[in-house]
Amino acid sequence: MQRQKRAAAIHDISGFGRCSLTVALPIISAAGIETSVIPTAVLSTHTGGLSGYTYRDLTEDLKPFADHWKSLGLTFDAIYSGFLGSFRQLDIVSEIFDELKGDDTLILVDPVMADHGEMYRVFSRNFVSGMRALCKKADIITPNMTEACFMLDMAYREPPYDEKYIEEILRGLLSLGVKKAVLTGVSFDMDTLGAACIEAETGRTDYVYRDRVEGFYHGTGDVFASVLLAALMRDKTLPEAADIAVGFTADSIKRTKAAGTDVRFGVNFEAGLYDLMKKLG
Ligand code: PXL
Repeated sequence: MQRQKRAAAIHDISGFGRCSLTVALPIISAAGIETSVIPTAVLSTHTGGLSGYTYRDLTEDLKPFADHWKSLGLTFDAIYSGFLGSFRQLDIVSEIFDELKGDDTLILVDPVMADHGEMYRVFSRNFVSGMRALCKKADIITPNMTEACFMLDMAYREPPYDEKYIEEILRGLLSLGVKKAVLTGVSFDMDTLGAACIEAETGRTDYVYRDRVEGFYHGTGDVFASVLLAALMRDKTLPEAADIAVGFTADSIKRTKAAGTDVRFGVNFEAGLYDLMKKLG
């Protein structure tokens, strides 16, 4: 194996419900990548359909975390942000990118804030412009259809979509100032679901799909983005990484559907880690 790579993941910890750091940490670590974390908030569960959760906002801790790491001279091959604990964290995370990145650091921003045409209940609509600004700092972003439409001031539409519409969104995402974008929740017919990628350097677009499984499974965006990052850090190309991430996410959903687990509890990604490692080579 080559020199061990190091990633920093900036997300919340939802104690129960398999999303954000409880997904990113095992997936990226299992790929052989040293994974450090900056927790943005600590919750008893995520906020998607579970009520009564505790919420400890860690806004004041983020910059001291990064300053300490900087004082230790730590360097990162990738910095990956996801669910942020407050509006102010948008600017703070932007500063942390500047503070911790080196010449070759890959910055991945998953603009976690909305799904199925609606903002997550903890975020107001003005979070969108802040997230758009944070995306400018990214090399690669991984919005779902709702997040992409909101950031591009386009009305959210339900699937199925056509290629012209998806290409318009992909080009719009590049105009935010990123090098690469991977759009999730792309569906041209009701039997398949997947992701579309675009790279600014070549203008090339790629599509990857699997069979659609009915139901809204929680945390799948985090599973997808974590696998995508792990695969990119293991030197896969963007379409290869997207294909691995779509396949891994679809398999995790299928497994969970077969087990009949509550969709709010997240997906069984754990059983797929061994095969994922083999795929990453
Ligand atoms: O999976 C996205 C996510 C992450 N973290 C928290 C959430 C959500 C989505 O609802 O509530 C706390």
